[in-house]
Amino acid sequence: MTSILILNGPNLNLLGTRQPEVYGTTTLGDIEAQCRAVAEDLGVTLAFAQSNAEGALVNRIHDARGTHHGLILNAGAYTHTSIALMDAISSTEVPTIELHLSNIHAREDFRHTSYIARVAVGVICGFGAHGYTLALQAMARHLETGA
Ligand code: CA2
Repeated sequence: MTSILILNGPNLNLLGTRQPEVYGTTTLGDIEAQCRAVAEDLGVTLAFAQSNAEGALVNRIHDARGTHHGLILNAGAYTHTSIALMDAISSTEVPTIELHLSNIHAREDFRHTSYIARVAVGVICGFGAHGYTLALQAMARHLETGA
């Protein structure tokens, strides 16, 4: 069965507890539950993880090779800084969707740069928590049809 990993980076464990005006009131646990329901409908296996540590995220991406068919990555602030995450995605060759809750292009200039976008099949941002299930549907379709 098709397996998709949703990986979350630094501070996303705080979702729903602080800065609701920027990131909403939905917790990461709520998002995981929504994604599990959609994954079941799509008939795909879902793994869902979060880490605040760049190296741990790199290791999860390495481990995705041969385990997961697709990766959905909200790398948080590492999006804008991490060549290590970019290289990890390139090396695993697992199709990756870059995901953000907020529209990073409507925010501060430093959020307009993404190292992940260079190696992603596509980017979803600005739709809040709903972006996670959008990304799951997009990845399932991409893996099935190549679109
Ligand atoms: O919009 C997104 O999903 C981001 O990846 C979120 C990152 C930010 O650095 C990126 O530029 C865009 C920040 C995640 C911080 O999450 C928090 C959640 C609640 C309270 C505080 C931080």
